[in-house]
Amino acid sequence: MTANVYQLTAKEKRFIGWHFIVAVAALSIGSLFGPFQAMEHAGWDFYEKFLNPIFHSYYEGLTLHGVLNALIWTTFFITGFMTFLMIYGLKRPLRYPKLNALGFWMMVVGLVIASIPILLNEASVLYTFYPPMKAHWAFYVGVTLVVVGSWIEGYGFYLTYYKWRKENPKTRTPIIAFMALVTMVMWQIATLGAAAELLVDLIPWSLGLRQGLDPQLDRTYFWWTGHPLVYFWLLPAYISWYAFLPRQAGGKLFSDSLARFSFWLFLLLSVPVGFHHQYVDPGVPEGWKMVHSLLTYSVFFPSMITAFTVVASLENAGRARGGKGLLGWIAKLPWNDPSVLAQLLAGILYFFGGIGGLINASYNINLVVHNTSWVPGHFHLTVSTAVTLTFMGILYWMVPYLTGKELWCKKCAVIQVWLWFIGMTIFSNAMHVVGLLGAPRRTPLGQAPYIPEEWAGHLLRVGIGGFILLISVYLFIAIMIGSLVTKKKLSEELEPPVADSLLDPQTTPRWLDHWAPWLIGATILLIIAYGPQLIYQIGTAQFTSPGFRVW
Ligand code: HAS
Ligand code: CU
Repeated sequence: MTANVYQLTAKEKRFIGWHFIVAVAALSIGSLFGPFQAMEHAGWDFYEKFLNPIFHSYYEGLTLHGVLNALIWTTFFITGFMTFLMIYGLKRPLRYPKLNALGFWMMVVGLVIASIPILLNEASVLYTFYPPMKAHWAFYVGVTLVVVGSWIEGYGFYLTYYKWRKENPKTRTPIIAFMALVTMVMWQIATLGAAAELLVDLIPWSLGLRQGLDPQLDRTYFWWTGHPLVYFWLLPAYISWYAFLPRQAGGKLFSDSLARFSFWLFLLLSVPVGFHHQYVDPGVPEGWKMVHSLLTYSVFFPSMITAFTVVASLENAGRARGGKGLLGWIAKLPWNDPSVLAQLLAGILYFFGGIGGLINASYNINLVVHNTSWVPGHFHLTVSTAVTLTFMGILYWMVPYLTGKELWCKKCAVIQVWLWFIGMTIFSNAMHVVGLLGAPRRTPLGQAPYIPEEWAGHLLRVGIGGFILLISVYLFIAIMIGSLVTKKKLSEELEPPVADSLLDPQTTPRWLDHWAPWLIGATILLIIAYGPQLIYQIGTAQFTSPGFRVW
């Protein structure tokens, strides 16, 4: 790796940096609401006092939290990170940088257009925007522009890759570019569902061009996108765990082949599982729920491969650092490096998030946890820890790399990561438990007059966890700002920590570098999993539901 390093130009670095600036700005606003909601659950009415005078309702806050954190922080971070992975991986500039710039600016314009109605309380429909709740049209148009902008950035990546492939017909695609490409292709297949929902139904409906909608059909379109959306968030974190973390920890990637194989499985299996979010939907026949449930168990498999391969790579690193015995290598990992620490702790909490996912996926157990606070408990371990904490960890080396300046207050970064881990452990465990006791999700529990006694202690823990997370997230933002404005220059330019693999990637089997079979497989699976149901649901749809404003 070291021999053939590509130096990104200042312009390229700035372009990537702008993605991160928008991402962190979104996180800084979106993160105001989550902890305040958590504290609201504990009965501390700061939400009412501080936020509601400015923002209009709990649901406006919940929408801002979900949209800015789950959709915007992630999408901007990911497209910025992918831009880096493509350029640095293929060791060449983007083929059409203006095309990528167009995609980026379209996402920014979309973000602004969607934010206005949310801030005016005209789109308090949460990040899932389920009809028949009806938002202002600008919200749907803005979301559409963000998605289309990300597609355009993707086209820029494909064209760059195409050129590289022509010039390097026999070389295995460098792993970081390969993984970015698979993630982007998966995303483009995944977002076809939301595209149909937004373009055919929601936008014309919100503009008054269509009278009514069929909510069942739109839920099906939504979850076509909604489940793989979570893997669009997750896979960039996996890229870091596979391709950067081993080197950061002082070792090598255990298996290039397994890493690639797991990504192909995600391309195959991420999309045809959406009905596991619709087990209680009356309009989806049980047999199809079972098909999606079985496929959900299959998509568990590439994450198990990842757990094995990443831990094996970490063991390789720990032993290279002198670790002995069965577990002695763990202590030898560089726990004081905030970037490594963030990823290790993200991985540890993700074990529990993953196990919870298995529980969600079981049709009969899902009936116990669905729509309870168990579900936000689950996704704060996954998207808000496995993904978000890893992204924070990536920024801890990436920002100094992009700016040429030192990370401001490395010690603060270590504290920030531990606070996240501790706050999230308390918060998420309490949310899981109180969910099992029946507490509903998406509900300002602090205002309910009927809280059962046995919930109280857990709701208190929800509040305490939320408070710790509030400190952690703003400490992170302070570190980001501090690192931008600091005057302390690095003595030498940083080299991105891309890991070598134990075996030369050229020995990775050729079939793991061929697109056609996997794309064909993904299409066939998708047609089987969604084709008959969509034909049936569109055929029997009743486009009669008016829009509701329930906030
Ligand atoms: Fe999920 C609901 C099933 C993973 C996000 N999920 C949600 C929602 C979100 C979400 C946001 O089947 C709520 C949506 C809404 O608003 O209604 N989920 C799963 C399954 C998995 C899973 C089977 N979810 C995720 C990920 C997410 C995410 C990832 C975000 C990024 N989920 C469900 C289901 C529902 C659901 C149902 C619907 C619930 C309902 O009723 O509404 C699996 O993909 C999980 C596989 C994971 C593993 C863990 C592998 C462990 C690894 C760690 C390696 C360790 C390291 C550290 C690196 C098998 C890879 C080592 C450290 C050392 C010190 C050595
Ligand atoms: Cu899902």
